[in-house]
Amino acid sequence: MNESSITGDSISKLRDAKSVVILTGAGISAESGIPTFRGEDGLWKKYRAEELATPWAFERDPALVWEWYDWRRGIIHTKKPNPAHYVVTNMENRYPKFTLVTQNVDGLHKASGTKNILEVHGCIWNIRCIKCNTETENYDVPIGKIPPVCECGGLLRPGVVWFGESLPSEVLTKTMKALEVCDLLFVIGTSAYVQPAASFPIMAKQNGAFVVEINKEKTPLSEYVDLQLTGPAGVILPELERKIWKA
Ligand code: BV8
Ligand code: ZN
Repeated sequence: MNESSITGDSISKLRDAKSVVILTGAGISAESGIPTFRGEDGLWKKYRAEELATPWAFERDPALVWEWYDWRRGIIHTKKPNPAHYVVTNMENRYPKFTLVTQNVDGLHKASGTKNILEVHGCIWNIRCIKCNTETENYDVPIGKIPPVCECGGLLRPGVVWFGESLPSEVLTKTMKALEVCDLLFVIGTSAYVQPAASFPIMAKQNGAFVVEINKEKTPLSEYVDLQLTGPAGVILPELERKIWKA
């Protein structure tokens, strides 16, 4: 961690914040062994996520899309939260007001004990019927018959937000509210490429929040943030926690 960039003034800002939001992306789960989207391991059978994670791909070939999600569920269900996830949970217990906004559908934040979670892109362990709209939790790995079918005969789809689909309105409203009032925002492990999530840090900054980016490399956001910490989240976050709270 480029210690030099953490001044005493930054530390007090990080310690004395009253209303905190943390925005996470695939990078926070990388050290748990889950492939990121843009990393070298982001491709599945030559397909990019943007090609398969769409209602049009599902309409065209629901079995292919389900094969991809079944593959990802197969990977994720063997993985555990890493130290970065647990520091996020500790921060929830330390800050008076706390909201976690995650783009991740892997469920690892919940598994690490974090409570106030907004899954803006849904969760891979939810399945929803495209006919009767019933949404249920399903942890079957493998999921069995592909594509899976609902009792009503309708096709079941993963409970995630696909490209070209709007984010769940209730989750988006709560996210906007949290970004309006936060005085500190951590942005952890996201390439800040997918909208509207990539604009959340700009909104918080415009509302006066102190913005900290933690990423193993620079991103399009880096020039906007107040503190940029370069390195693996699973290493930086425990160090930062020790620095802030002499934990
Ligand atoms: C919408 C769920 C209204 C599914 C996901 C043209 C221009 C601008 C925008 C658009 C456009 N055309 C269309 C759009 C809108 C589109 C969009 O943004 N497209 C992009 C590709 C340009 N957005 C949408 O469609 C959204 N809906 O806008 O609705 C609307 C409706 C109709 C028409 C227009 C608008 C919905 C987007 C949600 C899609 N669903 N996921 C699934 O998972 O299967 S997005 C998915 O990809 C993730 O959830 C996440 O959001 C994104 C991946 O980004 P990251 O998580 O950041 O991961 P990535 O691999 O990219 O980066 C990892 C980072 O971690 C890197 O920076 C790396 O350096 C770092 N890292 C790695 N290891 C570590 C680390 N950091 C720290 N420690 C480590 N160890
Ligand atoms: Zn149904």
